[in-house]
Amino acid sequence: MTTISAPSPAQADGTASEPVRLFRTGPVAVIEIDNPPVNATSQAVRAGLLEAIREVDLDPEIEAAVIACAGRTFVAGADIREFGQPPREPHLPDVINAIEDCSKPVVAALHGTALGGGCEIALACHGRVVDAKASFGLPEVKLGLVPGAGGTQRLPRLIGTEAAIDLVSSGRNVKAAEALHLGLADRISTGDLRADAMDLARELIGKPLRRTGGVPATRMGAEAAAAKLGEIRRKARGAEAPVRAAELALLAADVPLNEGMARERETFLELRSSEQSAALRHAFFAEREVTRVPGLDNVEPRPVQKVGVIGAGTMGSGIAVAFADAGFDIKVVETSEEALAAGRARVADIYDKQVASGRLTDATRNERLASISYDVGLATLSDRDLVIEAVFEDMEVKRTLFRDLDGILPPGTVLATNTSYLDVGAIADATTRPADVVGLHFFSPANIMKLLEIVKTDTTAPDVVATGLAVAKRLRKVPVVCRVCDGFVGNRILSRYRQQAEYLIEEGALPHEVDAAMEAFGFPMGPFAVSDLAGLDISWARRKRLAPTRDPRERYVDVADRLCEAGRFGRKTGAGWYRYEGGKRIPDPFVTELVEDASRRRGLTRRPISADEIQARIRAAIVNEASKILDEHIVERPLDVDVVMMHGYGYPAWRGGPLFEADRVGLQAILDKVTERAAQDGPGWEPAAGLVSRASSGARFYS
Ligand code: T1G
Repeated sequence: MTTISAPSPAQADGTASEPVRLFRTGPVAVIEIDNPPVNATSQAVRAGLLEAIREVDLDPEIEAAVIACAGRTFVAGADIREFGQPPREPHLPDVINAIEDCSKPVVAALHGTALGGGCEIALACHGRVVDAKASFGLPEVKLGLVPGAGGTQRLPRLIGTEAAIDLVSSGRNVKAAEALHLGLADRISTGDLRADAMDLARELIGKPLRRTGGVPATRMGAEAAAAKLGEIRRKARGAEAPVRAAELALLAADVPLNEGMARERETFLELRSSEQSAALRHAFFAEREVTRVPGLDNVEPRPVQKVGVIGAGTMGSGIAVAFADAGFDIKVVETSEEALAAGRARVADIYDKQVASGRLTDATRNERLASISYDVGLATLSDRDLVIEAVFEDMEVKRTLFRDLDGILPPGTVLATNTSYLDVGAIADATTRPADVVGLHFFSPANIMKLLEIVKTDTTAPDVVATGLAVAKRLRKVPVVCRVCDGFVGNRILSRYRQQAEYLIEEGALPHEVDAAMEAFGFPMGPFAVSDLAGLDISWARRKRLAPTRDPRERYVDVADRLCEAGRFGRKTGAGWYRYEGGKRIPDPFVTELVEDASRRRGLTRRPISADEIQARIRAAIVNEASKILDEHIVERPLDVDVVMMHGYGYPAWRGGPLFEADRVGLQAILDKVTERAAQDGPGWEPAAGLVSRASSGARFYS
């Protein structure tokens, strides 16, 4: 830690190597943390901070201090990269206790995202001034952890136990206005954050200090607490940390701070070495690593500001909203005024709902709506940098459209298709510029779902793929670059998942039993309930399209076809695999009859099937297909598959994704299950070469 008597640019720069600097600027000193990119509390930061606080405490010239950060954000937490190593002194709880125990007022000046350890530092300060755009959060549960430096003990004392439980168990961020309302922040700075924080520090000089740790926490009634824990456990779907965090926050009312912090630390260290936390930390870094695509490091993307969206149906309108939310200039095109009006209404409906739920202000809605224009006819798209189609999922319709666009759009425009299954290469071949064609596969609802599959053909130009990645970054999407195959990464694996689920019901399980097993596994919804939500008619159309080329030797279950023939397309028709009454899904004897009939026609004697068998067979189907995707170089890295499955298909993040988890479950056990099934399920189910070689050599997907 470096001490600077009066800040001067030359002097400050001279000491940039040290992540903590103490500026003596009169009675109120400034402790500045500067550890890019997010001021994580690495060992050096912790040591520097502790030394600075000791200096403030001891120096008679200093009467108060402000803790502030350089760069884009206040401390965004402990250094996650250090979690795999043995903890080194000073430990963050000790540093934070030193801040709270300081004999002089310490005020936090918060900008950006004060998260985890950063929020805990702020909680221990004697005052908190926050930038109007800043946010707070204790997202440790998203890493399979609990706050480990006093968050679960100080937060209930500052904002009340119930509000604290909500924040530590959800890990959600709190914006400045809500922070002020909760009592998490004392003031919102409207101008010079540091000056405002120094003002508060000056005001606190000589006054009795409000030490958060000394404030008693409110106690929740036993019944209310039990109900709250039950609700958190249900929502966690197998993730352990949220419940543990809530239990610790409840404890704050029963024990003194140091005892509560000791219990918190125990839990933190226990969870830090847990499988779930290892998986969630893997998911955290995989989500960032997936954006770094080998071979594209120095490829400049094409500039994109003006975007055209063709087709204003559910997907098209969601895509338009996603681009509008990211500040692009959008033009939505349809074939008729009626269709256009329907699209405009869908877009308005999305924003109205956000305003109604308080997630968006009227002003922002109007701004977003103003950035979207509407027109009939493709000719109006001639000034666009990127054009993406979301029209009917039919090859000839899409090839004709791209042929027309080819004649209209200027050179350099990127032509994208939102197809979820079709061969992007065949669509590109309808143009004279296949290098400018790429798949941008959004997931419904397109303005919410984070995943974006960027599908490149053999001819897609590298700068077009780079443009897809740059656009994804602006859309705050998680992009995964893949090559063309039927269903790309996610839908290809999903169809194997569904097929295995159908085999299981033909052999003895019922749809609601399979769904219950996969929801217990951690998926938000089981495969049959998801099919009903998406609509059975879409995949029926695809099955009918593929029927002529399907291998007759492959095992095929026709129950879904029977449901569609009966007009049962899922929720939208009130019935599918389930019957829907009052929004509730109800197992339906009609379906049970269809399933039992399918068993009879295949000559199968139905047998009870355990949740373990259901989970093991579906996991094996997913991992085997994922291995084939790697073997065929549809993607190059296991993390590409894991990120697709976690961000697009609800694979539980606390398992780290199918391939991360497969390494832990053991590849031989999975291969044995695949081999056992291949004998019964026929062509298409043979073990992937990559799975066989890894299992036999003891190798793993992640080395
Ligand atoms: N530790 C180490 N590296 C981090 C980091 C962290 N806490 N946060 C971000 N990075 C890296 C990230 O990997 C990326 O690196 C770069 O910073 C930019 O991040 C004791 C135990 C802050 C909202 O969970 O949510 O405190 O890829 O691309 O979109 O109780 O990063 O460029 O090499 O995400 O602007 C709790 C995690 C830790 C916050 C910024 N804190 N970070 O988002 O940029 S546990 C968190 C985020 C803890 C205490 C406990 C986001 C962000 P690279 P980015 P961004």
